[in-house]
Amino acid sequence: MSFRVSLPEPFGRRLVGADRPLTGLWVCSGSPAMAEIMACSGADWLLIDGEHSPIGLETITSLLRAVAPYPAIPVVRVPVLDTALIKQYLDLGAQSIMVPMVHTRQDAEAAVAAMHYPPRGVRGVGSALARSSRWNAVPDYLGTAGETVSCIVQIESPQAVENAAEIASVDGVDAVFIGPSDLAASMGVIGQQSHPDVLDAVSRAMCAAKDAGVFVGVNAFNIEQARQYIDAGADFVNIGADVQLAATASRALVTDFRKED
Ligand code: 3PY
Ligand code: MG
Repeated sequence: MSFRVSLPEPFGRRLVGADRPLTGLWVCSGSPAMAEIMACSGADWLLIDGEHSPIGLETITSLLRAVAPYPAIPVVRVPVLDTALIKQYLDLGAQSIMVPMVHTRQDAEAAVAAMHYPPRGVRGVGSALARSSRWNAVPDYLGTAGETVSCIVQIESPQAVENAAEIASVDGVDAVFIGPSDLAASMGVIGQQSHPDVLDAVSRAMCAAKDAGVFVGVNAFNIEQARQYIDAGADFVNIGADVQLAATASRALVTDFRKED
């Protein structure tokens, strides 16, 4: 019998099996070493960010390989809801895809369709040539691919908050991730992620998604805020980024050192 490969579980399955909220860190640098350091932190999941970073297609493969030996699950965020891009990310071996700026049920349906082969979706077929199927070492990849992927959609506009129940109810949406930064910006209070109106919108989106039976995550670089989101029922949070950790720690070190001169 020829050699066979089993794929790791996608993020949605990890959420189903979780007995506590999952803690995440962003990988924005594009550095495989930093990605591996984040994976060695004990974080449950990592957001490899293709939206706000220089991370392109070639880099995604390197980052996925760097974190593959560790338990932290990589979620890869596309820069935009785009069927062709999602196909490419999937073929690179990204199994859990986060889609930003999902404002309507139709957007969520398009995201899910991009994740699946026909007849369920519209994903193009090229896996024999791709890491997704480990170049056909995964038995019956085409028949089982749908079980190996997770779709996480972002709610980050007032329109999306209004439509949160519909978005979360789309079959194939495994989780929603609320983005307070873009939510604040689109609500006219840019930079004020903890503005009461933003917190209220986050709370409404969380309730709507939970009522629809879908897992909910929130981004919060503020630890206290992250704890509050967990107390309010968030199933997963994101609490920091490789670049932000390196920037704050290096600045603090230099400042402290000079004070002691
Ligand atoms: C936002 O806060 O807008 C985000 O997208 C966080 O991931
Ligand atoms: Mg955002």
